[in-house]
Amino acid sequence: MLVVSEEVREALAAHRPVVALESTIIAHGLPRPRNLQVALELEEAVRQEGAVPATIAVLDGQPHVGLDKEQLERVANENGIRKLGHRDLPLAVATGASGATTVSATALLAARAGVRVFATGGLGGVHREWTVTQDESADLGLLARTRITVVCAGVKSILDVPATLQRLETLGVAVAGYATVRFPGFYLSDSGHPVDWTLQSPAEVAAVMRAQDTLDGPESALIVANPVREAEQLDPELHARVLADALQACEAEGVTGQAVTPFLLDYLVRHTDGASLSANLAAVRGNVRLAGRIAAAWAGA
Ligand code: PSU
Ligand code: MN
Repeated sequence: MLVVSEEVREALAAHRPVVALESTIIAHGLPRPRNLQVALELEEAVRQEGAVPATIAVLDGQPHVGLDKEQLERVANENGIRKLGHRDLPLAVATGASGATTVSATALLAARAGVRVFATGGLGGVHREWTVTQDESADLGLLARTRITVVCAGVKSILDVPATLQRLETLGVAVAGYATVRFPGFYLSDSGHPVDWTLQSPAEVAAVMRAQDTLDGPESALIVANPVREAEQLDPELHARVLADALQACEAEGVTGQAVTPFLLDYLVRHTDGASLSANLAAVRGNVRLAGRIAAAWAGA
């Protein structure tokens, strides 16, 4: 059922490095036409680190691991492309739907294909107002039961970051800062919260991955939280101000469920003159490059 591209299949068989990339950020997290350029650029960044990119999406009911250019174009430009969390996968498969995969669906499909390293922007998590809406991304629960290493710039800053960190602790998901003692804040280099562990090199990350396998505990993920460079972050004051407006607009317009995250990200892009987009892209680029190096360390291990 899983269509693994020839290039990805060959790389995996030869134990060469492969990096999984999600597609929701392309279809629903970035504006057109920039999104397609970014999709291609991220794949190229993985290649520059000597790894093979495996962008993941569902097309006409078939889950794909590794997309060609035409398929990437469909994800970026097709109207009506859905947003698929892991719970949506069987529905999309059975009904022949096409959709972009979130972190949860991407992690699941990557793990099934044997891809161990995955890069994204920011994870989903516990939303502010959780006590009213109970909105917690399915990313967290899935990462608690999937053996994959996710390189991200922390969790999206539109979320309740401390609550999300607490949920990750409760769920037993390992979290380490990469070359930082601070948990990154997606658009911001520092979320304002510390991390308990710091890893300093791709080799050290690969060693943790090996230890996860040797210890043979629950099949949970490793989150490598890699901050955007301070020079490339969104101005923290602008971030705080526009985010407050965005959360208000979200409530006023009655946006709920799957639509909340894309709404907030889009609001930030439009009301920061694109500065949030630049910070988002800088974060994702950094994560993709680091994931390439971690995949190389893992493959060589
Ligand atoms: N990171 C980004 N942009 C995004 C996302 C992550 O830089 O659009 C996506 C991921 O696919 C993540 C999803 O899994 O947002 C979370 O959506 P929700 O909060 O509805 O679970
Ligand atoms: Mn949600």
